[in-house]
Amino acid sequence: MPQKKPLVVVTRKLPDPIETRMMELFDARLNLDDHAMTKAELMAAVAEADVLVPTITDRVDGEILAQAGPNLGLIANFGTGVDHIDLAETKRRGIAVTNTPNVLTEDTADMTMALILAVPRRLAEGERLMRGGEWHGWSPTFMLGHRIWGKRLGIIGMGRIGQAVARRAKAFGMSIHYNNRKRLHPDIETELEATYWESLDQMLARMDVVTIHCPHTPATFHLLSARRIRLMRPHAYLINTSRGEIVDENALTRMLIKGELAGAGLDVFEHEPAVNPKLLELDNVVLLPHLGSATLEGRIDMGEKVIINIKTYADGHNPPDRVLAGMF
Ligand code: 8YV
Repeated sequence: MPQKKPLVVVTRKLPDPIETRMMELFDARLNLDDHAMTKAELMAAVAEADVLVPTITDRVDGEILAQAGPNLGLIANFGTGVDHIDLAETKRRGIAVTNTPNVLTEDTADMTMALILAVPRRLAEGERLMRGGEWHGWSPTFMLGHRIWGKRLGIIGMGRIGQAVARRAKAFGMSIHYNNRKRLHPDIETELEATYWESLDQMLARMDVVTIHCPHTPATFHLLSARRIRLMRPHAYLINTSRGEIVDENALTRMLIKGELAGAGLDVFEHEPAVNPKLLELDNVVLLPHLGSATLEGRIDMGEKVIINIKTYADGHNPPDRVLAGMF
């Protein structure tokens, strides 16, 4: 007798090949018009589903999980960060959670490097000027930015993405510095020529560019508080492709306005999709709409991971990308 297919509710539109495969393997409920699900829709989904496939746009909190039906055994997140899921509550209810690590490392590191180049070299500002018809010809002192080669890059969070950024930045002639919960293996430090800073405060005070690659947890909320951003040198740049909540966005904005920081490259925001409107007025800031992992290849790889996690779970095995409470 063939086993009954698991009822899988997918909260957002995924690439076609992923949806097609999901339809073949599972009793998949897709979100074809890609609207962000309401609280009521999420509650109805967890009440009925065997597996929920959420994304960062779904807040799977205690209130939602309180509506979970007896069949909900897996939340197979489409994405690596799981800060939108209440992991203590899923653990208490015996619901497994998986994510999609590794497959978005290189894309996110590319986007970070793009911002590290774009902000000091005034890429977006130059492009806006061209489109505004305001370029009246070359001059030796026109739109000067700052050199990347030879500058110090401070990486906060030296996991997979942090290390992938380090590799790229090293090739651009930057010296690599990092702060991490754990010091890297000496072989990796040697390969990256990376200097470990036990004190984040001390590292911040000495860098030319700082980039954030740690997960958002209660411990890293506003890790870059007003006090810490103030430690950075006025000529320094801040790059964030991790989570907006790690930076006190209002404090950062105030400092950028006052010229106490040279600029920022932000792909993530504290209250996405809302952005502090004052940031929009600043020329020394490059803003992106959470594009870090937004490649078709990456999204397909993420979908593949989701499918493998669900299939393994449905077959009665431990899914490979299990997230454990306290892991982040
Ligand atoms: C994803 C991300 O696009 O995977 C992550 O943690 O931040 C993004 O790059 C998004 O989370 C998908 O849910």
